[in-house]
Amino acid sequence: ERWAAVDRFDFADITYHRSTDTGAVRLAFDRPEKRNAFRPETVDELATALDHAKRQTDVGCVLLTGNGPSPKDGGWAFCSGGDQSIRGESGYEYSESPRDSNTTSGEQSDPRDTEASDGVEDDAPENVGRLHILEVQRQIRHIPKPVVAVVPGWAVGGGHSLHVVCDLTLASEEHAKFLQTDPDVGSFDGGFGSAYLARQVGQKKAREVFFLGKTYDAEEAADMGMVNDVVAHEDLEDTAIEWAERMNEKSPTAMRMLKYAFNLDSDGMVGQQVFAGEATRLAYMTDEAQEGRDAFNEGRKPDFDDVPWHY
Ligand code: 1HA
Repeated sequence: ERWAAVDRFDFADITYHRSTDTGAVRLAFDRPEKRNAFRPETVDELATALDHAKRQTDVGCVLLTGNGPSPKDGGWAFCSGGDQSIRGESGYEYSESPRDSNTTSGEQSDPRDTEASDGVEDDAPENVGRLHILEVQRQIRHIPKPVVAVVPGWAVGGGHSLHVVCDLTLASEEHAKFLQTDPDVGSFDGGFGSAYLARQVGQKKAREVFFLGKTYDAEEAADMGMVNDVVAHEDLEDTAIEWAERMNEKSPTAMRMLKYAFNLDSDGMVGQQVFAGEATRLAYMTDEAQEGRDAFNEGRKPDFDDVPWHY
């Protein structure tokens, strides 16, 4: 078997697998009957899995995809964005409030009861509307290895923006479709979903994507410059694995520095911070930095006399 389930988590809305033959993980939306729309629970799970994937020092590539086909009608999807059926007044709401899930029965559903019974203030989060998919976008952006959007079907709304923010996009020739519905449902990704898309496809095309809301197939999306390659649906996962293998053969440090270098000019001072953080890590590995540390710990002046002023 090519994939082994990462079973330390009990995910309901996504699946998380580790490749058995290369340093890659596969994260997949698993709500195919909803075209893989995300709800807050989905986003939390994605954040947890991405954080775990980040910490795996033998993993050089993350594949983000959508499971399918839908058992209802056979339709394929990468992700159709925020689940409109659970959208509240200020964002997307948990189906069960985190506060509610802390109580064993309905008896203590009034938080004041909890406070009175054990004297500890109940600090479980209120079920306010969430838009924290933007935090996941930042995770994808900052995870120190390439993230590939593997698009087997619809990439729509917030799902479209997720593919935009990934480092590479691979699309199914037969089923991938790209569509921005944000302004149809009164939403707008004014960050990477639009502005970064414009850097990929140019201003006119990006404005067309949002303002006209046309559906583009995989070839059109590739011609536009927002998809790297289009392959037959049945070859999608093989090709994704091949890409992961190619990337895993490269120098991890060089790949990390390149990703952050590409990010730098659209990430402002945060981009500079992330890139510079990696430079600091490299500097820490030198004798020079270790002499500075040792001198402090030994209570003496550092001796940098033998360190050349490189040119
Ligand atoms: O813009 C943002 C954000 C911006 C800033 C910060 C945070 C953000 C967070 C989220 C978003 C957004 O994602 S806004 C955009 C939300 N998404 C949409 O507007 C897409 C809605 N879906 C569709 O346009 C279409 O369903 C589709 C083009 C994806 C697929 O069309 P198709 O193949 O004709 O299938 P369809 O029959 O429409 O859908 C199949 C089932 O999936 C339907 O359910 P059923 O009737 O079988 O019970 C449909 O309701 C469900 N479904 C599809 N997409 C969603 C959905 N249910 C809930 N939410 C969805 N997004």
